[in-house]
Amino acid sequence: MALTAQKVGTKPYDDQKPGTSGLRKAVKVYQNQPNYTENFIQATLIAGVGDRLKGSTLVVGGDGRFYGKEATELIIRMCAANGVSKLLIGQNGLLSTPAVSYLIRKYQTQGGIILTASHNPGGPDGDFGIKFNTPNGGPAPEAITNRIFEITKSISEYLTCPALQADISTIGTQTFQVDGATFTVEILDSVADYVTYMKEIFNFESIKTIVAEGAVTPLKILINAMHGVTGPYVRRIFVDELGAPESSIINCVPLQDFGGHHPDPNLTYAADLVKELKKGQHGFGAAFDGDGDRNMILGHNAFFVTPCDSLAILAQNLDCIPYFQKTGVKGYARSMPTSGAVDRVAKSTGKECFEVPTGWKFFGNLMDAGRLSLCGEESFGTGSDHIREKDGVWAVLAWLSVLAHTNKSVEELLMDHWNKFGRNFFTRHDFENVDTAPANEMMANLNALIVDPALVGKQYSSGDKTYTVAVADNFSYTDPIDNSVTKGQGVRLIMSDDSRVIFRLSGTGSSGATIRLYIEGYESDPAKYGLDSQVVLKPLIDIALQVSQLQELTGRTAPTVIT
Ligand code: G16
Repeated sequence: MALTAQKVGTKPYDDQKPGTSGLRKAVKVYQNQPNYTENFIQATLIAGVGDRLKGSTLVVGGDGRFYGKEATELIIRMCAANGVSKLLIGQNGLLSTPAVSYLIRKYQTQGGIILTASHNPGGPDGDFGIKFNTPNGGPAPEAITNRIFEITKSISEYLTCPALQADISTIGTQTFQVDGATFTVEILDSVADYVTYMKEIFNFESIKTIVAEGAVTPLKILINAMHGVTGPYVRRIFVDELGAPESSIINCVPLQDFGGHHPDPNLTYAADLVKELKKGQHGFGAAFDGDGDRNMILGHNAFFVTPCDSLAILAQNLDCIPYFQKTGVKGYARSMPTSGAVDRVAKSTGKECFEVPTGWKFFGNLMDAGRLSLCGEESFGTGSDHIREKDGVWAVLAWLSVLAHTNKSVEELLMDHWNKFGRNFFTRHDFENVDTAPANEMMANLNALIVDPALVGKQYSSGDKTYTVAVADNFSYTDPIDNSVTKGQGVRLIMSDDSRVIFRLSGTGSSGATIRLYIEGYESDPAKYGLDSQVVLKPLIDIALQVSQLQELTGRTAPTVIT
C-alpha cells in the first residue's frame, strides 16, 4: 500500500529538557498532553540525526515499561514520515540499553532511540523516558540534548505517517512505500546479537566451570532481573548458555510495572535478593535495573560490594577476560562522586584514570579516543569500551570470570584489595522527592559557602574525628578530547586526608528534587576494613548535615535510600 507523510501542527512545551540521561517524566505527562511525545521525538530526530536523517537506519528499543509499545509505534510512523530508511527494533519493542548500544555499533546506524526511565518505577502511575544515542552507541552529549531542548521550545509541526501499521511482535522484515520511498522495519530477536557478543568477550567455558549444574567447583548463584528487560538475556545467558540451574534466576519475566517494584538494584529496592543471600546458601548474587545497565553484586551472606569497589576489583583483574587480552587495558575512569578505589589500582598499574561528571555520556569521548577501557559510577554502573553504555549483564559476567580465574570468593577478593590498597569507605544517602525550593536553597547556600575564602583550612569535628577542609569547589570538567566544559556538577568539600563530602541534585528524578549526599573516607588500618561503612563514616555524615543544614531546610530527618 502506498502511504503518505503528513505534517501535523503542534504547540511547544517548555519542560522537555533532558536530564542526566534523557527525558524522564511521569507516564501521565506523556500520555495526557497532546503531542508531548511527538514533539520530543521530532526534536530528537532533527537534533540527533539532522542532515543524515534521509535514508538513515536507526535502532529502537526499550525496557518494556508501560507506554513503551505505544511510543514505539508512534516512533515508527514518525521515522517513516521523516525519511528514515530502516528501523531495527527489538521484538515487542524490547531491548536492553546495552543491547541498543551494541546494535547501533554493530550495524553502524545513525543512532538509536531508547524508551526507558531506567531504575524509576513503571506502570500507569510510574515514569517513562526517551533517550537518544549517537552513532558511537553512547548517550547523546550535551551539545545534542541542549539542541533537542531548544527545538522543543519552539516546535510548530511534526511529521507522521498515520496509516502505517507495523507488527512489532513478529521477528522478520516488513517494507512499506512512503511517498515513493521504501521504508523497512526489521524486528530482531532482542537478545541474539548481544549474547553472541558476550560469548566473544568472555570465556564461557571458564565461567561454566563454576556456575554450570554439576560443576566441579560449584558456585551457587542467584540472579535477579527485577522484572526488567534483562529477564530474557539472563535466561539465555546464564541458564541456556552457561548451564546454571533454573533456580539461579528469578523475576525474569519483563513486566510493564516491574511487578509494582522500584527496578533499582540496591540494598533497599533489591531487598528480596539480599534476604535470600543472607540465608547463606549462595556464593554470588546480582540484580539489574529496568533497562539492564545497572548492576549490584553480592557475595556469600549478602556481602555487599559497593559499585566503587566493584570497579576497582575488575580493574585489577581484567587480564583474565579474552576481550582485554586482545585490546589491552588502556585506562580507567570513574564519575566524580565515585570513590577513589580505582585510582589506587591505576596508580599501581601505571594506567591513566579519569574523573568525569555524573553521567555515562562523559565516558564516550575517552573510549572513542582509545584512552579508556573500564569505567564505573557509584550509581551501580559498570562497563567497558565494548559498547558505549554501562552494562549490567557484562558486569556480572566479568565478576564470574574473575571468580572462576582466581578461585576466590567475593569477600576474599575484596579483602585482598583492601589489604593491598587500604579501604575507601563510601556511602550515598539519597533524600528523594524533597520539595524543590528548599533543595535549591540548600545548594545555593553551599555554593555561597565554597567561595568564602575562610572555608579552606576550617576544621570540622564530630565524635573523635576532626577534619580540615583542603578544597571546596563545585566540580567542573573539561573534556580532554573535545575541550567542552561542563560546570556545576556537585559541591565538594575535600578534606586534608582526602575524605570527601559531596552534594548534588539528581538529574534523573521525575518529581520534586532528590538530594544526593556522597561520603568517602579512607582507612589504612586493617583492623577497620571489616567495619560497617555507616559507622566508619558517621562523623563525616554528621559534618555534611551540619554544613548543609539539610535536615533544617528540608524537614527530612533520614535518607530514603542508603547505599
Ligand atoms: C543515569 C546515568 C548515569 C548516572 C545516573 C545517576 O543512570 O546513565 O550515568 O550516574 O543516572 O544520575 P543522577 O544522580 O543524576 O540521578 P540510569 O541508570 O538512570 O540511566
